[in-house]
Amino acid sequence: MYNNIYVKDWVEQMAALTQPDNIVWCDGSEEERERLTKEAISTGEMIELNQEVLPGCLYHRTAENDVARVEGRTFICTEKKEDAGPTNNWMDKSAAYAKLGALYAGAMKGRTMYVIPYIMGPASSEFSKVGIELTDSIYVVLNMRIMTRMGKVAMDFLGDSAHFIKGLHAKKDVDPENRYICHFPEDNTIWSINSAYGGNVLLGKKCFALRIASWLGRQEGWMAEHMLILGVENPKGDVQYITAAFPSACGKTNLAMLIPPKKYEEMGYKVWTVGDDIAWLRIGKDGRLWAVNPEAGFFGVAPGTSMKSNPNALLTCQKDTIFTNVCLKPDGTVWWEGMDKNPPAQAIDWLDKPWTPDSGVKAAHPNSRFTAPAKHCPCISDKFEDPNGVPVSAIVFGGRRAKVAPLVYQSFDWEHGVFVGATMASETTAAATGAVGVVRRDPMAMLPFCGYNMGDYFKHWLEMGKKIPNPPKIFNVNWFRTNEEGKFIWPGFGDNLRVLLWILARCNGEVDAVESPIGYLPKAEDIDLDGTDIDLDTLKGLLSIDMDSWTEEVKDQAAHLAKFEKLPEEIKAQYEALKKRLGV
Ligand code: GTP
Ligand code: SPV
Ligand code: MN
Repeated sequence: MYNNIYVKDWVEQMAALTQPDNIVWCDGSEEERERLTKEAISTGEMIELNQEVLPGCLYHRTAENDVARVEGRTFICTEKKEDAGPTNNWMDKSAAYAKLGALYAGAMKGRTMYVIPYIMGPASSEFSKVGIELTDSIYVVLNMRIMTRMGKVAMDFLGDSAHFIKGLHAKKDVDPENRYICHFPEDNTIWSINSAYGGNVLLGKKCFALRIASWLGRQEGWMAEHMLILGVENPKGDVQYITAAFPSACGKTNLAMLIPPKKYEEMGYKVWTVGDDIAWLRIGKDGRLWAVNPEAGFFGVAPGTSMKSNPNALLTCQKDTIFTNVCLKPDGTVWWEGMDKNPPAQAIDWLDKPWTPDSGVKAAHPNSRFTAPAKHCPCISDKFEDPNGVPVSAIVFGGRRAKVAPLVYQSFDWEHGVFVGATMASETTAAATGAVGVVRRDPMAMLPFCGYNMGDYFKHWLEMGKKIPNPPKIFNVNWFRTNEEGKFIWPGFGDNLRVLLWILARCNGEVDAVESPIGYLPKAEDIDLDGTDIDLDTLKGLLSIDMDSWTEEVKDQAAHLAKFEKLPEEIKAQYEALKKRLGV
């Protein structure tokens, strides 16, 4: 169908290996969407939702053992182990090809192979990159259609070039014991087998746009980060942009789409969403750092999304959306925990079992998600398709910390900011398999996504800082401090704008700060609490630094940093300086 000989050759080779009955080249047309949707509905792979209430929406359940990313089975496969570094699982490149090659042999017999050409980034941008995913799952095709610019547009963009990321996915038996998500950054190749869930199989997302792209970015002088991108418009109509790196299920989608508190809305403040998960960052001709969202849709966490917490997300997924592992109501609509206070009296849960509010189990899986087109988002930025992206004023790191981390602080400079990112910690969530709520160090929210040696990654951050004439200021936030009863103290969500406004005021040199051992803290009076139900003393508590916890914190940081054989000297020096400032 397409004439690129490099693509043709590679598809032929992969078909010879996996032996599909048919090969379908996806063009991204509406006719194709209708045809594949019909087929998936007829086989039961997808369920059509109530088309009056949720037009164009589909429902899907994955296997019970296949509901999140599998970090333990995700590998960086290079010639040298050192190139994967201490934080990644590594497999020898040839050994990985042999092992997975055996699993792929004949894996698509009796099935159809879909060839999905896609672009990460706007079709108009010289920075965008093409991937091709081969898959035997219609669910994957329909998701990639939403998450990327897919089909003919991508083949046109590629032209006769040999530069594309080669992704192979086979659902096989969804066998967790033989599930592998392997990355071959030296060969621009991704091989995924025995899963059919999200980040494991939508290969444009974490596999390409973060793991492979972070490797490419290091070579080519740019950065691929697990960051949202948002614009804050002030009453004068000026927009400033912020990127923020929080670990999975720690609030990126929510922050990216926030609705200002009433008072601020009335004053004329607005928040515009450019991206909710991934940012590709480059130095612009003007000497600033510029951010592009390589994705075209949102693969957002469903539970907790409500008209109160994130109306923009809920409004985005009212049409043309795929819901995965949520609860199915008898009227053909969906529900999840935290959507509203009206759980359905009867429904079918994510495991396809009858459910009532008394069932004693969750109706939706905690990592259930919606796949929705970004263009349906009421607050999508008019820069969403801009080939150059947006200039970044501030980079924000953050995570879930019940204690220790204050609501917000600013790093002293870029190098200190890199240290703050490198030592970031957060409680684990349901976005990956494994225990939930355990504090772990997750540098720059990239622990599961950095495609190379994280020591080199820190170095790349430091080097980028030296190359950006006018770098963004770096901050750290924590919306998740809890009180004695375990309740969140900070109201969060829309009220997070109050913190963003302090951050921007700092970037613009409009507000003073208090110098502390860990960085610049706001004066409590400088974060507006009018319209919240928390008082100044509570805020002071949220901004306080507990010496005992920080003494423990630096000990734990030392153990974390000791893992990196390639730890840059600058990070070591930053650590020593922090200890000295704390007097420990
Ligand atoms: P990934 O898509 O996994 O990368 O996650 P994400 O970072 O986009 O997380 P998301 O915004 O979907 O938030 C995940 C969970 O955190 C949801 O259940 C939210 O309700 C909750 N959350 C988000 N923002 C806040 C906040 O400001 N305060 C509190 N308490 N919870 C929040
Ligand atoms: C995350 O886990 O950070 C996600 C969802 O954004 S997934 O695409 O599954 O990686
Ligand atoms: Mn994510």
